[in-house]
Amino acid sequence: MKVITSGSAYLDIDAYACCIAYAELLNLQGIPTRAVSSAKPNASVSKTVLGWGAVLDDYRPTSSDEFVLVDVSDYHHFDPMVALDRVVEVIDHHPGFENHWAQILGAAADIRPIGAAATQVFQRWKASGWLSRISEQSAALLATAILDNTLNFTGQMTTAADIDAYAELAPHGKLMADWPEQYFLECQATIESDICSALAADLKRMKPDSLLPQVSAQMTVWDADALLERHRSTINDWMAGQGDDWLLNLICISQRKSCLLAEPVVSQQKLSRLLPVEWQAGLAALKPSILRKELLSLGLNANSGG
Ligand SMILES: [Mn+2]
Repeated sequence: MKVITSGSAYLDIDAYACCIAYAELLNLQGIPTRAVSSAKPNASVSKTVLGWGAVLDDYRPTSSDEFVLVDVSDYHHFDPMVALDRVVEVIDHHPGFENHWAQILGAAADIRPIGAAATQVFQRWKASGWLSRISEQSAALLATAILDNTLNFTGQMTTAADIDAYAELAPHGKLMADWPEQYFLECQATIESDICSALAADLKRMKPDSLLPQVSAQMTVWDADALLERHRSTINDWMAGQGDDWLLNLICISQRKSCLLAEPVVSQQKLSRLLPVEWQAGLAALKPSILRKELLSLGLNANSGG
């Protein structure tokens, strides 16, 4: 039996979709395969997505099973059920372990920079000639994984292959034109149902000599303005509780912008030295959106440039 699985911490929709859709393809091709995980799906596998009814298999790997890893290639983070000496294939889009797996697996390691691992699995379906037989659920899962991992095609890793894959998968999955908005609004509603947990889940503290605010949080949502209207004072209070120099980078997918929220004047001044931003009552908009890791490298470059 082949066992398709992913990472140990949690399954995002990319990992979840890849496990299920790749297992379906191999089974169609007559290769007995199970999609299995010890990890739970995270919030990116929304209620609507779970309602499609595609599920992982209830299967316990045996000592003769072979493993296929999707959306992960760092073996420190593999699902604990994986026996490393029986890994036969790796499909991933995270950097760092390309050479390791190329040496062990040769062409069976497919690790490259692309928006979503789901696009790589789509390409397997396409190349096999079986795409017309893909189930509605698997097509919808792969398509939604591409939306999520590329931030609706606004993320830096997005490629033409991701855009093409979505265009071909969406009709197979019976996804309507407004599905991206529906999906991201549903994820946003989950964030807004417990805004402080969402802030805490992605909070970073900088070194004392950083050119960036000491504490920074980041969240990605469909409609940042609506979220701020509803939750701005809660966010202000919670962030102020983390320190007196802070930033929230709120990435707005629908308007392809970042809303930078920084109430302390010292935080605004730090950011103004790095970016062309205009502050209005603690808020500044930046187009296109910026990721915190890009902000970090701005800070580092300013530092090293003296
Ligand atoms: Mn991914």
